[in-house]
Amino acid sequence: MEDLFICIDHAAYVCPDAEEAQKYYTDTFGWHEIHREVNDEQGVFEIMMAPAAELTEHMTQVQIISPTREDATTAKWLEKNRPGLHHMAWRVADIAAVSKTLRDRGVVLLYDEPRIGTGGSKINFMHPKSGKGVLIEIVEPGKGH
Ligand code: V0V
Ligand code: CO
Repeated sequence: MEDLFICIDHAAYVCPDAEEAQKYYTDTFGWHEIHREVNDEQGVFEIMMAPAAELTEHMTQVQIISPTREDATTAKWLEKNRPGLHHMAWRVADIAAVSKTLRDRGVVLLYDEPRIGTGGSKINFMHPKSGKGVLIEIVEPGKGH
C-alpha cells in the first residue's frame, strides 16, 4: 500500500483571540510567528507558529485560529467547546490523488473539490466520523506555504 501522508503539517488551536494566544506562545514557549492571514471563505483569522524561525522540511506548525464571523464553523465549535485542539492537518503531495484513494476506501471528505487554505494551499477535511472522532485536514502546500 502506497503511503498517502507526508507529515503533520499543522495542529490547529481554536480560541476567541488568536493574537492574545500568539503573544503567550511567543513569550512563554519562544515559538516564532511564520505567517498570518484572514481566510474569508473559512471565516478565520489564523497565525501559523513554529518552534524555529526557519521551517525545516517536515516541521509541524501550530495554527492558531479565531473565528471572524458568527456563522464560521469554528465559532459554532467554540459555543460547544473550550478553546483547544480543533483539527490536525496531514500534508500530502497530490490532494486529488489522495482524495480519490481515501474516497475509494470509504472516507467522507467534506468538499467535492479542494478549497484554498493557508498560503495558497489546497485543503479538504475528513468528516470527524472518518477520523475516528478527530477532524483531519489534508493539505497540499502552495507556493507561499
Ligand atoms: C465537530 N465535531 C468534531 C469537531 N467539530 N469532532 C472532532 N473535532 C472537531 N473539531 C463532531 C461533533 O462533536 C459532532 O459529533 C459532529 O462532529 C457534528 O458536529 P456539529 O457540532 O453538528 O458541527 P457541524 O456538523 O455543523 O460541523 C462540523 C464540521 C465543520 C466538521 C462539518 O466543523 C466543518 O465543516 N469543518 C471543516 C472546516 C473547518 O473546520 N474550518 C476551520 C479551519 P457527534 O455529536 O455527531 O458525535 S480552516 C483551516 O484549517 C485552514 C484555512 C487551513 O488549515 O489552511
Ligand atoms: Co488547518
